[in-house]
This record gives sequence, C-alpha cells and structure tokens, in this order.
Amino acid sequence: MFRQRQIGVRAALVVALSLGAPVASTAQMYGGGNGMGPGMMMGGGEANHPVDANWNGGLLSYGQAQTYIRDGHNQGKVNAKANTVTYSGPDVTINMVAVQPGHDDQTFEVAGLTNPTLIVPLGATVHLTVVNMDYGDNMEHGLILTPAPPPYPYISMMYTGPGLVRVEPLLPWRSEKDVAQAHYAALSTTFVARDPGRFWYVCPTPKHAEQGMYGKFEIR
Ligand SMILES: [Cu+2]
Repeated sequence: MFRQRQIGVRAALVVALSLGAPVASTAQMYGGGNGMGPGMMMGGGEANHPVDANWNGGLLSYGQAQTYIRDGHNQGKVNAKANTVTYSGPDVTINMVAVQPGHDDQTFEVAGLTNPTLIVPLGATVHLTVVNMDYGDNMEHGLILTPAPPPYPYISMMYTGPGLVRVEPLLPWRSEKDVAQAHYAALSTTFVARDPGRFWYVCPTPKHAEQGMYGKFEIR
C-alpha cells in the first residue's frame, strides 16, 4: 500500500478471488477512478488515446516508473530460466509493466521477465499494479485474471468473460513525448488468493491475448 500511494496509484479494486462466486458482487471500487465500476465491459476503442487530463488513474513519471520496475525485482524470487516469479508471505506485491521499453509488443513484464508464471501462496493478499509503458494506436492495455486457458481469440473477453480479477479501465498508452519525458498510466487491484489452482492473466484489448499477451498465475 505504501508503494502504491507513493507512486500515486489512486484507483483500485478490492476483490475476492473465488471461483464459486460472481466476483462483480464482491468487488468494490474506491479512491476515485473513472466512475466505471467492476463489471464494465470494454468499450471498443474508447480508451484508445494517450494519457491525458481525463485519465483519473495513477500516473508515473519516467523516474518513478524506473523505481517501480526496480522494486519489482525485489518482490519475489526470480527464476529467469524457468521464467517464474515466486512470492511468499501473507502480503504479496506484484509490479507489472505492460510492454516495458526494450521488450516485445503485446507482452507483460514482471521483474524483467516476459509473461512469467507468477506463483502466489494460497491465502495471500495480492496487491497487483499494472503500468502501461507502451505507445501508439491500439496500445492501451489492461489485465484480467481468468481460469480460462489459452489460446485466446481476437476478442479474448468473449472467451474469458470479465474474469475473476480485473485491472480496468484499460490503461491509456504513454503520452506523446519521448520515453524519458512521458507519463505512464497505472492502476492497482487488491485481492485475496483464496482458491488454489492455475489461472491466467490476460490482456483484454482485442488481438493482444491472441498475439500472446498473457501468462500463468498459480495459487498454491
Ligand atoms: Cu494489451
């Protein structure tokens, strides 16, 4: 929470990850946001613009984004060979980037790994933040956590549904300045990893999951 406040992530969802219950009923929005509550379906292309004054989510400078990325390297045990990050303890913080500079399009990065498998202990409270460092048309990104495995179709949400956990609305791409002078949209969600099993974090932007923008999320 401290970190989230420090980087100015204002909008957050609190949800309970429970396979048996419709999550929308347990989700709750607080701390601002765009007035779009949980369960909002993606509004085709309306988020397709760079960060501007209308963005009510968190905003990071380049320097803050670099600190955020560095912190991400200390939040779990990184196994680059297996492409896994294993978290421990009752409170887990995950700093995720959508398309970190220097990485391929349509990827998530955690601790410098691309689309890693994230392993979280059963019962942990998970603070998940996504920062969009991507740029350009159709490069808004979001995240939903779903038990539905790949492959994903063009409109992944038609297959995954709204998911169990969501980072939304879609984060606009970086402002139209150079990388070092741009601002980066950020959103956080907090949930309890209540059900053991294998899930997937998936980008709901059309075509992105189809092109590989997803990774495994294991609770055990
Ligand atoms: Cu995406």
